[in-house]
Amino acid sequence: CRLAQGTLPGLAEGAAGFVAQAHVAIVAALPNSVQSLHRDLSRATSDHISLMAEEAAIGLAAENRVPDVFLVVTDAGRPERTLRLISDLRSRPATRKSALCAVVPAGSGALGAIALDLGADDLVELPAEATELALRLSSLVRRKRQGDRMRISIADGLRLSVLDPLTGLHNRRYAMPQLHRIREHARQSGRDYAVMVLDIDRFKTINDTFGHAAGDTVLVQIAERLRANLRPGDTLARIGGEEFVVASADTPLPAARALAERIRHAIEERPFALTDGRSIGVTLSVGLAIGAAGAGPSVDVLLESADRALFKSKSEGRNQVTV
Ligand code: GH3
Ligand code: MG
Ligand code: MG
Ligand code: MG
Repeated sequence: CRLAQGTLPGLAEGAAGFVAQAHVAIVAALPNSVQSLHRDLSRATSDHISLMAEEAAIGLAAENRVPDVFLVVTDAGRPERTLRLISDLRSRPATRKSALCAVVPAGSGALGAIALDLGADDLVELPAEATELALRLSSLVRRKRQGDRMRISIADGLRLSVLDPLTGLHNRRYAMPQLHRIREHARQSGRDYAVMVLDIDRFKTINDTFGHAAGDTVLVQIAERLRANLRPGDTLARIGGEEFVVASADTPLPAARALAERIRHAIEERPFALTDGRSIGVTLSVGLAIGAAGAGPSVDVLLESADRALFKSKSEGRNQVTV
């Protein structure tokens, strides 16, 4: 196939200034047969145009640099092969976010419509003007990038909705389903799990004495020490102003008690530095409950039980662990 000549400078530049060069892959059963398309298109745009065999396109993994746009050229001898390719590229995790443009010979009947139905974003009939094709590609690239930005902002929104802005720890909204998963794991694995509720001792006095900002500084540092004393797989969340929950799968009572003591000690052992150079000693109290393997109590019942244990730690002098 052959394209008319022409150049459209600046296609890759958006209103906001520099935009990274897009990668457009021309995919064909026989890459040699589309070399002139490749050449003409390379002249017509500032995008990077490559030639790719069908097998190479299908073999792309998420780790590879996946093209922004696939220009799938119909295999005239076996058009159904092109349709299969479009459908595969559209459904595979590595390539499903790329834009897809089907290139079909003029007068190929329903082929183009089927290509669109299988997930192609656009359709070009050959012979085509290189400038027109270049314009269509730049519009596909723009839409593809809008999609990428939207996916990122949705992912950011989801991430932020489960994070506590002060400490960066997870919040209750994240912790609750996590606790249910840990309970389900215990039911299947037959191994106990631990749930603990931690509450800072006399935190109101810290605020009253040093100010609310100092209280916040202490909360941030406590969060760091808690994180440093847990395994990556443990759940740690700030579930109230100065209250945290920790949940550990595969943790029977002796290990859970040791973990709770380690945490309690990590807070007690070193004072917390305030921004004005002063420092304060802080302690916390822990209520521990063990979720038995098998059916065991519900997550809510377990949390109530940890809360009762916490109350006992408080009433018996604070800075201690109660089961
Ligand atoms: P106890 O040992 O019985 O737990 O005493 P406490 O003073 O820690 O408990 P209380 O529940 O009476 O007070 C908790 C205080 O925590 C009151 C509240 O102002 C403070 N607080 C809650 N959230 C925050 C926060 O985000 N930042 C700061 N600086 N203080 C907070
Ligand atoms: Mg409290
Ligand atoms: Mg309290
Ligand atoms: Mg408290």
